[in-house]
Amino acid sequence: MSNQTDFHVKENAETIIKEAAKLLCTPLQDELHIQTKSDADDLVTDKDKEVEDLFRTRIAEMYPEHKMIGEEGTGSEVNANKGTVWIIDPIDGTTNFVHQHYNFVISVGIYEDGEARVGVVYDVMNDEWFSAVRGAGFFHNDKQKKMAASGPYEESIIGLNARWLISKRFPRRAEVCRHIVRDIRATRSYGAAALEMAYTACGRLDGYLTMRVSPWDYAAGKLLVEEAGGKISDIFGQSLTFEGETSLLCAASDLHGTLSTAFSQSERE
Ligand code: 2AM
Ligand code: CA
Repeated sequence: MSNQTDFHVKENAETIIKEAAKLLCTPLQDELHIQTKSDADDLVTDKDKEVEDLFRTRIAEMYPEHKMIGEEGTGSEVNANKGTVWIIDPIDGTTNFVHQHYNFVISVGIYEDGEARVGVVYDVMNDEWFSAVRGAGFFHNDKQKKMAASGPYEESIIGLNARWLISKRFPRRAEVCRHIVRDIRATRSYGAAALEMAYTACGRLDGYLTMRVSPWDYAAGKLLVEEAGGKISDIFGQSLTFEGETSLLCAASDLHGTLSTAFSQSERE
C-alpha cells in the first residue's frame, strides 16, 4: 500500500469505528449480556460480538479482498503475515466496559504481508483518537506527536497490573516486577492494553508492561509506539510474533533497554 492508500484506509477504519462506538455508548439502557471465557475474570458481552460482526460486514463491503482477525473468533484460520489483514479488538478493556463503563477502546491494526501499515485506538467515552500510519508518524487526535527520550529511571511512571507482582506462574518475572515497583516513581493500571500502549505513545505513561496479551491487543498499539519513536517487544526484548499469547514491553529506547535487560538477566540467573 502507498502512504496515500494507507491514509484512505485509516479514514475508512475510523468511519467504521465511529459507527461501532455508537453501539457501546448506550449499553446501560440495554441489558448487557455478560459471559465468561478462559476464566471467571475474563469477560465477554454481546457488544463485543456485535462490534466484531459490524467490522466483518463493513470490511467485506469496502475491501472484499482484505481479511480480518478478531478477538471473538473471526478469522482464527487467517495467517496474519499474508495479504492485507485487519486485526481487531472490538472492546479492549471489557472488564472496564462492564464494571465502570469507562476506559475501554476499539483497537484496529491493519497489516500488509506482516507489516503494520495503519493503527487506530479509539477511547470511546473520552472521544480520543490515537493513530499511526507507517512512515507518517503517530497522531493524538489530529496532532502529530513524538515520544520524549527516557528520563531518569527512578522518575518513570509505568503501566503495570498488580496481578503480575504475585504471579505464581512466573515467579522470577514477578520478582523483577516488584523491584521495578520499588525503584520507579509510580505505577498505573488502566486495564486496557491498547489504551496503555496509546498512553505510552503520547507520553502519559513512560512505559507499559504485561505478561499476557494477544495479537488483537497489540496490533494497533505496536505501530503507535513505533511511529512515536518508541520500542516495543516482549519483556526480553524479542520481536512480537503475532502467534498466540505473549508478554509485552513498550517504552522509549533507554527505559525499554533497562527493563528488558532486567527481565533477561533474571531469567538467566
Ligand atoms: P480485553 O479487555 O480485550 O480482554 C487487562 O486485562 C488487559 O489484558 C486487557 O487489555 C485485556 O484485553 C488483556 N487480555 C489479553 N488476554 C487476556 C486474557 N486471556 N484474559 C484477560 N485479559 C486479557
Ligand atoms: Ca477484547
